[in-house]
Amino acid sequence: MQPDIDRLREEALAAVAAAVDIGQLDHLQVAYLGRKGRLTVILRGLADVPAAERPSLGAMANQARAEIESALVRRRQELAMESDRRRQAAEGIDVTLPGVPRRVGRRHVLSAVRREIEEFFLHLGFSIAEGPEVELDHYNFELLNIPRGHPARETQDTFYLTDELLLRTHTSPTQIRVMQMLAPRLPVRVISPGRVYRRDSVDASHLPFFHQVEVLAVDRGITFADLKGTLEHFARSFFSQGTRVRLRPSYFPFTEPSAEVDVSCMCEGRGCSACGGKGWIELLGAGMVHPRVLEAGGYDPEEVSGYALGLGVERAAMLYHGINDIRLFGQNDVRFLDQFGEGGC
Ligand code: 2U9
Repeated sequence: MQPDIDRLREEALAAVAAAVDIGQLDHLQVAYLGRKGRLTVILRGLADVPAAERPSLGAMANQARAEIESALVRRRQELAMESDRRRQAAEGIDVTLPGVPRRVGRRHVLSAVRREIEEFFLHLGFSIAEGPEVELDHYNFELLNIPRGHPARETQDTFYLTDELLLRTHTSPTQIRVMQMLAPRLPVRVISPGRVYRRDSVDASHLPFFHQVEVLAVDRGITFADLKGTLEHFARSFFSQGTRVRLRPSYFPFTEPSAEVDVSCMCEGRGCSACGGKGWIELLGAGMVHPRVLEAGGYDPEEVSGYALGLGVERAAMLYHGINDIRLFGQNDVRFLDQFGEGGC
């Protein structure tokens, strides 16, 4: 029986090596190893051989089976590769050529910076509120303590659509609307991001529209210390842990007292183009919400107080990334845009 097994193995291996397609291999698999295959029949016949010969013959037959099986697998792979190569040659495909990189989009640098600001305040428990860009004069000015005759209402500064309608000059009217919806419930903790419009002539630091994030907190017992702590926490999180904050007295109609907020410059006053050697950079404006504005929102200024701050997203992005011309944000030049923002390649 041993010569039978040897012969069958040699014959099967030769047939597998000579097979030219997968169909032939399938056929050989059945013919030798299938349920009625020739090797299977031999294995079954082992029952009839003398017990003393059975173990060595059995081992031999199993060895032959294993060799034929692996020869089948190898030949299958060879044939698959050959057919790939033939197809590639026929189709003119050269798999060794470098691929064509796919351009992947990314978040615009202004959106990325806005998101970072938003996320900071979301973590502090603020909610986001958005409002209309076409606003009523009443909401944009009157309720924010900017009465008729105030210089900020000059038509040189504001895009008026009609006597009553205008393109909002800040996102504060959204916050008045939120207060009116919530009052008298407390606390109010809301940020309003969005686009605002001013009739500026275009230069490296002015566009007729830009983006703001305004922040408003109203509750019983809010003090200027809460504002200052929030500003310091924000500046350290947005820039770096060592950033210091400086408040300079200022005036806004909707806050009293009001302050312009500077952050310490990375050059530490040694002199650089960002701060002009002063060591401080103006970042945003802030203050305690004016009693009349609290009233306009439906709250009693004898009972509650609040702080507010407003910051230009373009300005923040320029300081953060060292960009020196605000016009770059709107030109959609990918050589500029590809330098910032997360995602993409
Ligand atoms: C309500 C009450 C008060 C928002 C504030 C500023 C100070 C401020 C400027 C920053 C640069 C505008 O984008 S900018 O040109 N903003 O200085 N904004 S306090 O005060 C509010 C807002 C809403 C109800």
